[in-house]
Parts: sequence; C-alpha cells; structure tokens
Amino acid sequence: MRRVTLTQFLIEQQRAGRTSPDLRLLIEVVARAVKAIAVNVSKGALADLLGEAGTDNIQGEAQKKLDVIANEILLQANEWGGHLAAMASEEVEEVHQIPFDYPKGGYLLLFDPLDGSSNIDVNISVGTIFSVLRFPEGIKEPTEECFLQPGREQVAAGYALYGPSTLLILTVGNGVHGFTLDREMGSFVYTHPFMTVPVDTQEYAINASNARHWESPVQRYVGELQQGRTGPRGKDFNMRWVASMVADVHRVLTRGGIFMYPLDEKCRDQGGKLRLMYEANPMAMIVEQAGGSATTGRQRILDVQPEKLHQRVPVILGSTHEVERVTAYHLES
Ligand code: AHM
Ligand code: MG
Repeated sequence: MRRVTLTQFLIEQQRAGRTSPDLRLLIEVVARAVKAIAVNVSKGALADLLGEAGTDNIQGEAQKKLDVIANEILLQANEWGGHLAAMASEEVEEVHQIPFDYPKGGYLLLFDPLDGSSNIDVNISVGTIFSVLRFPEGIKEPTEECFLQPGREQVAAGYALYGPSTLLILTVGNGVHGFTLDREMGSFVYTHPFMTVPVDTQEYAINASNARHWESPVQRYVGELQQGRTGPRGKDFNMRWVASMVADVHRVLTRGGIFMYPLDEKCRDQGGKLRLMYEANPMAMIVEQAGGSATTGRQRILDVQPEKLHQRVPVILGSTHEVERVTAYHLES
C-alpha cells in the first residue's frame, strides 16, 4: 500500500491550487510543533511535566506546565518561517508579533496550544486547536483588529489529538483529512481521507452537571433525549463527555454525535465557555467541511462577527439533524 505523508498530501493540494506555498509551509510548521508537543505530553511525570506552572493566563485560569510548554513550542516554531504576519494564543493576552529581524508573511495563526488541560494530570487525551486567517491587505502593523474576522474567512483549520495515537486533522476548505503520527518514522501518514459526520446520531455530549443552569431550549432538547425510545424521539441516546473538546469533537467526527457547550447561567456573563477564535471557529469549519453543522443555538458559528480576540461563544455542533433541532428550539423560545 502506498503511504502518503502529510508533506506529499500538501504538495498535491498545492499543485491542485488549493493551498499556496506559504500555507503549505505554515501547516508543515504547525505539524512539526505538534510532534514536539506530543513528545512532551507523553513524557508526563518522567520529565516532571505534570501539574501547575504557578502562573495564570489571560482568562484567569491556572496554567499547567504543559500549557506553557506547548505555547512556547508553537510560538517559536512559527516565528521565523516568513509565512506569518502575527499570532494569537489562548495563553497570551495580546497579539504575538513576529520579531522584527524575521520576514513577515500573509497569514495570521491562532491557537489553543493545549486544550482540555484539566485532563493532563489524569492522563486523558488533550489536544491542540488552530485556525488560519489571511492578514488583511494594506495594513502595516498587525493589531487585534486584523484578527477579528468571522470564521467563514478561515483558510485552514485543524487540531491535533494526543491520545493513544497522535492524530492531525486538517481542512483547507476541501473536506477534512486525518493523519496519524508514525513515531518511528517521525512523519504524519494520511490515514483518514474525507472524514464525514453522519446527519443522524444517537449520541450526545454535554456537561450534565450544568443542567440546572441551562436555558430552557437545551433543557427541553436534552430532556427529550433522556426519555429514550418511549419519549418524543422514539429512540435511545447514549452520552459521552471527555471534557477535552478535541477528543469530544473527534468522536463526533469519527462516528457522529452532537457536542454542546451551550450558554448557561454560570457562563452567561462571559458569553459562553469556549473561545470563539481558536476553539469554536476552527472546530466549526472542520465539522461543516465534514458535512455537519455548528451553531451558537441562535446563529451559525462561522457567521459570528468577533469583537474581541479572547471572546467566548456558546457551541452546538455535530450531526446536522440534531444541531438543527436544538437550534430550532432556541429560535422558537
Ligand atoms: P481549556 O481550553 O482551558 O482546556 O478549556 C476548554 C475545555 C474544553 O476542552 C472542554 O470541552 C471544556 O473545557 C470542558 O469544560 P467542563 O470542565 O466545564 O466540562
Ligand atoms: Mg481550550
């Protein structure tokens, strides 16, 4: 069997006119950083990498040692290649400028370096999420404003899942493609072509401990699922919640399902729990590219006009018929 590597895949995409040489370089550099993060994640306690770093990030959350390391790896790997105008990270308050002695390029890279970091110390899967935007033309210095583009403007999005295998899932706007890290060879191998999310499902994912805080459309929707085959849906539903968005979304991408982190009374003041620019938008692009849907309950995620870099948003994504149903409940209420 012919083994296609990420590099070969990207060169073929470039030949077909779907990526520019700079976007190919950008994705290759992110993939290289992901390999380095995977090494650190897998070392865990052997390298004293578990636990807290003793600092807080912009969201006021305690940073784990691996949050800090993953962030540093991504920033350093992407600074010098000449493909980026600037970067933004969940772990950094301001826009990260490219050092003045390096060339600058036409793209903006946003990332959550280590998503699901509450799972690090218990050895459960975590991930990296990234989004690529174009640097608007005619602007000299990248500012926060340049990043505030709706998710439909993304030119690429992806995530890495550090699980039993390390996977890289990618879209450049031509379907969703998955690669598995071959640790001996040190390369990503094309293992999951054109991933699709089935339109129907019998599996849902939500943190049910927040049930009393949910809005009524979510209470109605989940209540109906829980009634199973004797309720209005006429079938049983299973539930899963890893509490690593990357792992939960990857399950949806692999076998269907609906993932929800909706607005609730606990996160209402912040606008939601998950971050729009480097969590919701890239996942929404991936899920839509795989034939699924992604909304806030009230509008398509990719149409949300961002107002702040670290903005939060409600997230409902996955199998289209289920996302449409719970969105309709929101719009009716
Ligand atoms: P993080 O970026 O600080 O790791 O937080 C995001 C994570 C998501 O991966 C996950 O879906 C969610 O937070 C879990 O939240 P909860 O602990 O409320 O279930
Ligand atoms: Mg996160």
